[in-house]
Amino acid sequence: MANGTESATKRGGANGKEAVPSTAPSAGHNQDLLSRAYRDMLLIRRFEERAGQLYGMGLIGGFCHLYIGQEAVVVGMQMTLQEGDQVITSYRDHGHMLATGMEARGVMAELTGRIGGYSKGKGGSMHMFSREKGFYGGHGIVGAQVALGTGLAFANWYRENGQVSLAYFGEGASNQGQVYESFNLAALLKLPCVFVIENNRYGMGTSVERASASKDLSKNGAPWGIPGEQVDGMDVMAVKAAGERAVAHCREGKGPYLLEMLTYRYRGHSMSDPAKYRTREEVQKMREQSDCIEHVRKLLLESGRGEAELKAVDDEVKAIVADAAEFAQSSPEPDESELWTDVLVETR
Ligand SMILES: Cc1ncc(C[n+]2csc(CCOP(=O)(O)OP(=O)(O)O)c2C)c(N)n1
Ligand SMILES: [Mg+2]
Repeated sequence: MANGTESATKRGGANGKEAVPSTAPSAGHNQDLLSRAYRDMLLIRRFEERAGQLYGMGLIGGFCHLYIGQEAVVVGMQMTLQEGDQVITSYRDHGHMLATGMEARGVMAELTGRIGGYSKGKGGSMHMFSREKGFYGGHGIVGAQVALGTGLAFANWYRENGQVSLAYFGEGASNQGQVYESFNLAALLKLPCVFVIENNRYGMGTSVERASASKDLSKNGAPWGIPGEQVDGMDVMAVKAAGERAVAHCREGKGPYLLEMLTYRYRGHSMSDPAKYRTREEVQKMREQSDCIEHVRKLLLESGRGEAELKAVDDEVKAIVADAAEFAQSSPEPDESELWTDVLVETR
């Protein structure tokens, strides 16, 4: 893991812009929350590293988009949710699933196409769901989940159940037409939807500077009166603080809210990525100066948590991931008869 993380109060956003000073200095935050954030972010990172290895060994087929670098976004946002709230995202989705509490075993086994996977091995990396945990996928069509997430919010509004939905999408997706259609409906009906743009600076090999006329994406909802904030997405407590404002706004019936998380992905877009669109130095700099896990680790050590305590967390996470990888290789492939199940739902 990289060293040399600056303290939270000095950190700018991942895009070199200053993020909104949305939180008090992180050192003052509840230590148990920080510990939990550390554990949850580390689980995602180690899981993704292992998934990358299994892919390299030929055990995972199809697409696989890793979330390494962006862990603070989902972990911070998940801390703001209540039972029954919903989450929906794109194909870069393993971190979101683990953050909602879905089992590492079931996610990894889905990646290897085994019966023990969340979609019985038939969905793969981009197509897993858990109604129990409020996770609605996993979507490969860029931007599609934004309209679907707005639909989830519509259902909450219609049922008056007090629940909130989070729709995550990339900065690349943020200029899709259906995103703006969703903004309009959500603002018109005051739907309880938090739109979370994960601005990791690139959509495949295209930088946001080259693709977006709008430079401050948190203002993209302004024509519809949707309040927005830019957030340091590498600081889990800044994410949590902004997320709390957004979710409270929704729960109070004031309508949607937009958060632009300034974050960064360390790995390639997918598993094959020529990486010609950015320099190694750029990636290295982010790892060394803004890593979300190293940042929290440093805060915990400064607050008196010993190395031994953090090592115990590392060991716990390592064991969960090792067990998931073992399960993902020993769980059988689905039987041919599974071709005919879960394909069509008869509603009559
Ligand atoms: C409608 C549609 N157009 C194009 C693609 C191909 N595509 C897959 S991912 C991607 C980039 C999206 O980037 P961004 O929204 O920033 O998300 P990130 O990959 O950075 O998480 C593109 C263009 C697609 N899957 N769907
Ligand atoms: Mg992107």
